[in-house]
Amino acid sequence: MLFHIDTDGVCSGVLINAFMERLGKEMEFSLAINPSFSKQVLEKIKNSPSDTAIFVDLSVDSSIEKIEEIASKKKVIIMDHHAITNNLNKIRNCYHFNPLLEGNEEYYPASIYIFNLLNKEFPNFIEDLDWIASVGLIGDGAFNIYKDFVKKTLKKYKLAFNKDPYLTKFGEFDKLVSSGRVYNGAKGAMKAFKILSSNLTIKEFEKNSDILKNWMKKVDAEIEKQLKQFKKEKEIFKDIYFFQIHSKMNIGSPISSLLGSKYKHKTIIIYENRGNIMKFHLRRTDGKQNLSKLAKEIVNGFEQSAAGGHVKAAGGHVLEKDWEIVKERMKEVLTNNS
Ligand SMILES: [Mn+2]
Repeated sequence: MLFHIDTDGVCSGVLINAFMERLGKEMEFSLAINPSFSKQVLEKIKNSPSDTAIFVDLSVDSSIEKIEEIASKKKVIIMDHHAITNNLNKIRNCYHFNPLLEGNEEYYPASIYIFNLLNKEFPNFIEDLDWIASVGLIGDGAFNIYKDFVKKTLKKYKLAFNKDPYLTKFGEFDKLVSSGRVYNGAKGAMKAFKILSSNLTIKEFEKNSDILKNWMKKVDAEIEKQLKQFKKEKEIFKDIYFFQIHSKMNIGSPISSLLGSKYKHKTIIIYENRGNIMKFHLRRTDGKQNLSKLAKEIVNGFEQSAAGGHVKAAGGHVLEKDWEIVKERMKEVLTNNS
């Protein structure tokens, strides 16, 4: 099974893993990846003895050739909720689940989508994992849409509700889970996945997540430092805030989300250097820009580029040498669209 490295992806992966385990099926391997996964990962999947590859919270439909290659060898199941590039159900051996393919346009994080899907088909089978679905959907910024579900779940476990999700236990868990990725990339996300997978109750998870708690403290300190830098160094262009992060941690995603919810009527563009790659994160909370569309449009035609996401939050990467051109394109497209 392959799952996305963010909280929603980790929680979705944990749900699928627990579901399979309860069915008595063991996973050959599980791996936290990004949707534009590498050649090595492709080979690993193709050469694995398992007869099925499951992708969760990963918009792999933009890598159609890779999926075709895998589907020529084994069954492929994709459970995702990102904007669709290709309907992969047209590939033989491939089963593509996405609320958007069912005509459901409501923002629907993978963890709550998967939880509802499995819970409907197999009542009582994974109902005790409702708290993990709550953590995942908060991680994907969908608390306001699924507030009733979170409220009900908090109540079930006798935990306090708050209209700020980050003042609830589940918001705290989102921070813990995402610390893995922020502090240590895909490896850290794997650690979070393993800890959560072997501690499927709230009590156990709290008791056995010291590593994540430790990482979270370091991440918090780094976020604070970067927010101060942002205040001093951000580049302002019309209603766009640009900011380059220089950090060893993968802090771009949480920083951009924090700034996005702070400056709801600005387009936030955070970028960071990773080797010869420039990663970028886009946020616009008031929905006045379609960022998923923008991200795909601006990287189009650039070698080794990728982009994807949602209307209000998207991201991607290009080669560092192409960044300045891409950045200018962003200004142009955003200005034309407003
Ligand atoms: Mn997601």
